[in-house]
Amino acid sequence: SFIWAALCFMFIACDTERPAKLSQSSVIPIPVSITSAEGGFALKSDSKISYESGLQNEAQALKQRLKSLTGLEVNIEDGASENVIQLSIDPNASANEEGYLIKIDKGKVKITGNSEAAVFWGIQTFCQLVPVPSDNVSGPNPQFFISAGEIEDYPEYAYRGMMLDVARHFFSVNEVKHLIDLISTYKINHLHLHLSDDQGWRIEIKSWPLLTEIGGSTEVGGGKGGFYTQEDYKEIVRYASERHMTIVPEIDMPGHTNSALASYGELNPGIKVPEEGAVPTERTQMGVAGQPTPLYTGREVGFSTLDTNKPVTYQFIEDVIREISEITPGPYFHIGGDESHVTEMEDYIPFIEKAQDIVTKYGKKTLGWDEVAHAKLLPTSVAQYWAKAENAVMAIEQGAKVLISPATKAYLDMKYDSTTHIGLNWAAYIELDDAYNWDPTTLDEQIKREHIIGVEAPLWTETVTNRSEIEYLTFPRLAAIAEVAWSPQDRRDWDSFKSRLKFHGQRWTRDNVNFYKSPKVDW
Ligand code: TNX
Repeated sequence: SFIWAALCFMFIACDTERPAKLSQSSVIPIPVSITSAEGGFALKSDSKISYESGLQNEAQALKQRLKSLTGLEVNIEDGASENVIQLSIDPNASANEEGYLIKIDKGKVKITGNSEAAVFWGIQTFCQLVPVPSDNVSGPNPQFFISAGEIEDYPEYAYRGMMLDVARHFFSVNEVKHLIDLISTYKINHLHLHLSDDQGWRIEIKSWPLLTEIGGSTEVGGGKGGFYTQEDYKEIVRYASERHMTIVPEIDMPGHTNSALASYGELNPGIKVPEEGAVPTERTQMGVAGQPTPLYTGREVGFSTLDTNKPVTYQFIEDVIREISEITPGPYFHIGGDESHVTEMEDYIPFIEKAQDIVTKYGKKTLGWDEVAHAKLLPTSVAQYWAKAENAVMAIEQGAKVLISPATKAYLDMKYDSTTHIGLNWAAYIELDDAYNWDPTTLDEQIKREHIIGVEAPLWTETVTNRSEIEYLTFPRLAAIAEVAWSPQDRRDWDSFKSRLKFHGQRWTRDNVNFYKSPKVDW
């Protein structure tokens, strides 16, 4: 029996030493296909990176990421053919513009993509194959072993997004960059910035300077707020584009506009005098027509509106849309349009149509929350389904497309459970498995695959004040949403996801990311 015990022990010991097959790796989102082969590639200090022209940015990104993951200085060397990671573009790599192939064998790793973005996504996958440093890889000549095989991969949806509300609480350029870094490793390629709301106006508009001077001066809870200069915004756009991420700017209108009304009284239609006996509500905030409103630092929604019947309002939104469009290379401008509870429907509809025309005039496509489908939408417009499937269906019936962000599945500001110390719960508690176990094409019979441009996870920030709180609500749920958006439905599996997630938990721990240790995962 002693011999048996010894044999068993040796077997277990050997087994843990043997690196996992490539097909057992922990990549999130799970790739379309992985095949394993014998042997593997040893990444070490004299490994090289080589790249084809056009991929310098990607080669640099890979070098930096490997340095931070492993401590190794892997040099970029043209024409290296052994012990090398080769980056190249080949239009035949995949039928999908963002598709890539990775081939790993003893002397070489080849990452080939259809485009620069595709190679960048291939690099994100490759970096998830590099083992988390542990005792057996430190020492003077550390090696990181990557099992051999092939990965073929491409996204299900072209739009994979996250939204950050910088209006309820303001976040600095560096905080936004940090978030971009974290989410781009999950192949998120759109960051929607909610740049204005009742509590704050967060982007410089040169022709309306009081928007930031007054409207940007506070936030929920009465803190000092802040705003991005146009130079700051351009820097965010540049940083994101290096990571193949498109910035989608949102100016919410005609509701959610108290910060604009507090800055420029001429935009304020005032409030109808409450009916006799009516309980006064937050809406009395709107005060007198033509006069600026007080700044607002509470958490109510739905009490403000632009004056949709005045020409100056249209001059205002045209200036705002023009100035932001000029510094936005991406195709979309988001006009909000949600919860305009104090705008009459007969005013709301023509307002949205005019805003859509102005967005078109400045060369962008209109995105709006699902309520915008009450207006006549252009076929190029996109309705963001957050609350009502019937609105999404109205958009589809007009020939527009939809972006999928159901509040009950994809809202990162919902608490995980009743004990979560930050977040809201008006839509649902969203545990990790709730964020994972759904499919955009089965939410409603009439919303079909061909109507959907993609999936976005919004983070509203009424209760979120700093980087660590952003991280806590975002991770691990964003990894789940990223897999919903990238991976084919038939490759997705909750048990597989939660076991792959352990590796990511180790990475987040190492990188000081304050993620939620969901009890659904055996971390
Ligand atoms: C609803 S979702 C809103 C936001 C709030 C959010 C809080 C949407 C389009 N509007 O104004 O921040 O709920 O979860």
